Amino acid sequence: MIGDAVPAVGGPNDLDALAYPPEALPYQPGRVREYSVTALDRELEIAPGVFFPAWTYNGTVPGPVIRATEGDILRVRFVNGGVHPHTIHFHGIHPSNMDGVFEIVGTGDALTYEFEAKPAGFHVYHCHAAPLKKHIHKGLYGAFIVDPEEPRPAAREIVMVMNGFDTDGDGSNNFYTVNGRSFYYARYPIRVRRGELVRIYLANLTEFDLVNSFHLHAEFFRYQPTGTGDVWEYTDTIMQCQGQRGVLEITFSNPGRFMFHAHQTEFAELGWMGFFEVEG
Ligand SMILES: [Cu+2]
Repeated sequence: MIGDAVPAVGGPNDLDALAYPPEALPYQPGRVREYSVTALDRELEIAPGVFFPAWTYNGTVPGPVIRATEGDILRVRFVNGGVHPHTIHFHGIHPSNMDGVFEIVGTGDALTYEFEAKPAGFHVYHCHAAPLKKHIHKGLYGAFIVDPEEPRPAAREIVMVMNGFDTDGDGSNNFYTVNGRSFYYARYPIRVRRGELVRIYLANLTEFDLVNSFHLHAEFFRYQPTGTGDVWEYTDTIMQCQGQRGVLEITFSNPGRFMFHAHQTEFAELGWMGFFEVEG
């Protein structure tokens, strides 16, 4: 498992827009944060020569990172450019008619979701049209960061959405990834510096398997479930059920190459494995 020798699709910057979130903005209640999200059916190459007929938000699986600060008004214009009915269901607190469950958006239709972004934390969004298992597994999900009024300390920030792909339609996953491509971060290790604060927004949107996990080699991290509250766990392994998420903070003690992967070894060997390259 030497990074450059591990097969992965694409170039070293292909996933930057998914992995490196837009910057946090300072607290300013009432500010409007606008996003455009379009459901698109796309054939995505998730491993060399392996194509998955995905249903996407904005053409990628996971969809775009949506970020707001607590107290912002989040306005998301959703257009359904796919051939099936879809919605966007955000986790968090909002009115029932903004919940993306009852107002199904048909092909060619549009709906604008608008609500105050709260509570602060790390959330997810996903389609909530039936059958739910299929709409999520096909790829309609993404990361939703709500920054706290009191900003988090400056850090190198990375979003990781754990998922799986059932490429033969038998109801179980054949490939596992973070941010949509198997072994991507093994081929293109994530470069960080020794001593800098690294913050990972980690979410689990894997269908079929109830639990996914994150294990870091040779280092420990702090873990804040859901990115809320004052309770932090100090560990090198955490697990998340479907829809769970949290914030990890790592300060690497040593330079070098460090592996991270699902501690379900099957997931790791089917693509959910990568490296941090720690410089300095
Ligand atoms: Cu859907």
